[in-house]
Amino acid sequence: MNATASQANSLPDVKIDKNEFKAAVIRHLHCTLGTDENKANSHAWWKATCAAMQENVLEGLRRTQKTHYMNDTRAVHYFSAEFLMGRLLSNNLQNFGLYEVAEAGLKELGVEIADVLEEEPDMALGNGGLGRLAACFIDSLATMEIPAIGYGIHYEHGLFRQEIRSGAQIERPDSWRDYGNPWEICRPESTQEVSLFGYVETKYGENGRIQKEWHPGSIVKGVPWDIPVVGYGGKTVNVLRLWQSESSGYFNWDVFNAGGYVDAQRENVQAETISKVLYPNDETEAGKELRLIQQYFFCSCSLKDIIRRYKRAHKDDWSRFAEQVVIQLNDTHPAIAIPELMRILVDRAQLDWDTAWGISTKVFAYTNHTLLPEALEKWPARMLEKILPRHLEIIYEINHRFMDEVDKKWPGDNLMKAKLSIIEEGGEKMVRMGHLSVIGSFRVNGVAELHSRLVKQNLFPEFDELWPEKLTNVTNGITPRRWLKACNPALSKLIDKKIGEDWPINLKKLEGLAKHATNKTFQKQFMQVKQANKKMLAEEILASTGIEVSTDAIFDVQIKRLHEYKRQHLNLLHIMALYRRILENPDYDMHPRVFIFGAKAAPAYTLAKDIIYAINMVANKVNNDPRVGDKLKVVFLPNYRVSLAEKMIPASDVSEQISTAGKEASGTGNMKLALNGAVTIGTLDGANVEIAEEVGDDNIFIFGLTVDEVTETLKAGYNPKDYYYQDAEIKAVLDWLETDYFTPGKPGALVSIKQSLLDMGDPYLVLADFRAYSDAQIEVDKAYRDKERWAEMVIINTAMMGKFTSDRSIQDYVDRVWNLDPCPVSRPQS
Ligand code: HBZ
Repeated sequence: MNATASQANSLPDVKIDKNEFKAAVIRHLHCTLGTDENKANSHAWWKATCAAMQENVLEGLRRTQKTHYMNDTRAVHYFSAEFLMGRLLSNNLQNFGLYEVAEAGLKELGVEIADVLEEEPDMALGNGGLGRLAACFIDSLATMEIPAIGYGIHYEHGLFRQEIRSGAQIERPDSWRDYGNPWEICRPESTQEVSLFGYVETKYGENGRIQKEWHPGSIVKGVPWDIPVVGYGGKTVNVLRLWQSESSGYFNWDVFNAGGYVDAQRENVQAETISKVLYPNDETEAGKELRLIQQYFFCSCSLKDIIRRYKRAHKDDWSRFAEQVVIQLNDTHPAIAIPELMRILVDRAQLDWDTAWGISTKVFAYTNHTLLPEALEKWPARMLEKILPRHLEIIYEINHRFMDEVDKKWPGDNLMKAKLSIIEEGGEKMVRMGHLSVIGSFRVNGVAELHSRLVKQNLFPEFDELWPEKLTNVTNGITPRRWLKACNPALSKLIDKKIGEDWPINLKKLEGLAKHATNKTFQKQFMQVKQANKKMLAEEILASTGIEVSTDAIFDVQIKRLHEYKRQHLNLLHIMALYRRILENPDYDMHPRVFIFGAKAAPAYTLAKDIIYAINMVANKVNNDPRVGDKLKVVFLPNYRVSLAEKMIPASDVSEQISTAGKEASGTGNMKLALNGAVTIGTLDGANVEIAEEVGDDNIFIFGLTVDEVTETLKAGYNPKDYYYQDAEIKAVLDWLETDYFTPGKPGALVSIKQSLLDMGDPYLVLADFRAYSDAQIEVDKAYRDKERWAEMVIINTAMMGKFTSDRSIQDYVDRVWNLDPCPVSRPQS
């Protein structure tokens, strides 16, 4: 049961030498791309290199699938509307242990591997943390040789590309597949059909049993695209299966026959719309019909795919289904899978309700990623009735039976029933997907200790009372293969030399660095790597923004989606305060600092976009003010994405994790930055709490209100104006936003931020935490100036991040939720 990555794997063993690799690349240049060494541009070299790699990948995939099939293994199915994969070439090379071989081989062909890697578009099929977590998890699953499959949507357009024009965000479509994707394989033979709309007929079967028949109004096809997921060591290659929607010829036929060629085309367009675009929202629910259809579309395809595979071995014997299949729901986005499985078991397989429910509730487990009320999914019952009429009936039935259970526990307590019901009454009837997920799952987890405690105490306390074993915690993690070994090669090599090379699969080994944290030579080596990484980022900053920054300055980084609760505006107000201090006192004593931001705002989130605009306008002024010089620079790097994160994280000195306590479920950027030797300034929120436990209070800058203090402050009637009138600096900075100082000729262009803080009640307590934040930043400044103390902190941060490998998260899921074994795939003897 205990599958540690280190047990399941040894280090990658190279089975291809440089010459074989070169030959494969050339062969693909000639035979796959129809070009040659002399004509090929970087893009062609990239494609040929991918194609050469794909030979190994597909061989590994074939062997893995055969092994899993022969062993008829229990497998986990990770259902997620988002997978934020980023680039794959460098990852696949690393995981096969072929990176150096490729680098040397390409060099001999006159090509720099860095240029080749830059050609790859990011696979940005996700918004942020939730989608990237899914990508880290499937990396760990493959590395730990656990039979697993990721299921999601093959979006034609991933998250929008962000451009900054005159300081403001503009969204451009992301076309990651325009020139083909060398990794994916289309599997038309595994196409599924999905029904939508229509009505339900009630019939009486021969045995007098009521039978329900759904007569759909529309049928679409789901065509699977498989992306191989290579584990570290190159042994297990699992699959990410993404569904693309197409019109079903069958449905168009009638329209077509009636002479409706144009109507038939419209049908096509409608069907293809389903997997067209990723919704660019995080932490808000738009409640759009198309989104519900997307969710149902991929869940239905995936369940049918699982059942097809199960039946190959077990025919119609459903008794072993829950032994073979576990499905992890990544938030409530795939929760509609619960009534869909019930529909298949009851209406199609003709199982009685109790048997079906017994199976279903042993199959599903649900991960909650947020407590924010605006992110909790609810669908109008009316909308469900229109799109999925049979599913709504099933949800009512689930609820009806659940209400009986509630009545047994709390007899006659109607308030309790209203609270726990899947159906929210009052205004328009709404279906609460969170409740459905808790009721339909055998386990529910939060994503960090603090978050899971709040899920129990505040979000689902009554469910916790009813089923005390159901709610649990699995703290998030990140894959050290991508987030240290691949993105920070210089640091990786230094670590290899110090503690050996197996830390990528046994991250706790990094603790071995701690005893060298005060060693002057090691400190010097470590900080030289950081300096070199900063130099590379400085070049990137210059190239993409024209801003020149000094690598002697502190690189202070806040990278994450833009949201009020993440408080980029707290960071901005502090920058403005520093600017003011410098203007008032040219000798203001501070170490030079570059504040660097990366953030996308949901296109309809006006205030978030206003904050991006404000950051850019303040940056413009500060960076061009000769009175400031090098002391203070502000950089907003456009189009934050996985591949940009890979460049920023190794170059960061300070990691900004400053959400309002209780709002950030976990965070994972906090882990990536600390792993790469950035020191955190943060609140006691999400996984920051656990990071602080690991590195110790001396190696992190914690500030601000705690969760309990936030609650008390709000209960006591928080008035942000108290802080405005009592703290002259806060007042000056907020008033500054109202002038046209940063937006010449456009007074008031930044006023919405001030309004949100003063007139709208400052819901995320920015002003309440401002002074504590500013004081903590003074401590950061002091610590950085003591070079030895800083180097020690940095090394301790890297050394103590072992807990946050996603391998540990996956092991926790195996132990607390999934209960399954790894299945080693052996390599052929060469
Ligand atoms: O999930 C994030 C949490 O905010 C973060 O704290 C946590 O570390 C991470 C992984 O557990 N949540 C999201 O990223 N959420 C979304 O991206 C999202 C996307 C679509 C939605 C709602 C939320 O409709």
